[in-house]
Amino acid sequence: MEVTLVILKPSAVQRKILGEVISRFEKKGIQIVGLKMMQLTDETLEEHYAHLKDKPFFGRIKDSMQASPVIVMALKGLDAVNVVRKLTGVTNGRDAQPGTIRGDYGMSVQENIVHASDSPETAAIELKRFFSDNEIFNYSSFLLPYLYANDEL
Ligand code: FUP
Repeated sequence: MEVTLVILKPSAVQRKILGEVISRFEKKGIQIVGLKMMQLTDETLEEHYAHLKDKPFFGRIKDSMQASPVIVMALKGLDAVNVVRKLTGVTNGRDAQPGTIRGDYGMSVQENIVHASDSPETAAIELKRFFSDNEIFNYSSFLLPYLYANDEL
């Protein structure tokens, strides 16, 4: 099983769609193994978006991500990174497929509701960035036999 990181951005918090977005992951069969609200610091964002630090719009990314607290979640499942990215949709909400979170809830590149880790390697780094070990839980999911076949696990 993989664990991946999702951030519900200020656009999700302010628009009061946290429950709906979280519900999509739950209904898919993803297990929530960590969840908390936090205010992101400059330092965390400079690390998290290091690949965009030299872009002219980096200041706007920081302002947007600090506009309110965010919710960070650790989500677990078979191929969770890929499954969650598919549920999320492409970065630009205007291009994202209907049926995806960004496709259904967003009109923007920046105000695009969620961040999701883009590879298992990135997920491992990002989970450590936002959670300490004791904030990620290992608990039985009684639905497992109905979510997966024996030979998938
Ligand atoms: P994603 O992995 O889909 O979150 O996309 P990126 O890591 O490429 O982008 C992170 C954030 O930077 C996006 F949420 C929005 C912002 N961004 C822009 O505003 N313009 C760009 O051209 C690329 C990213």
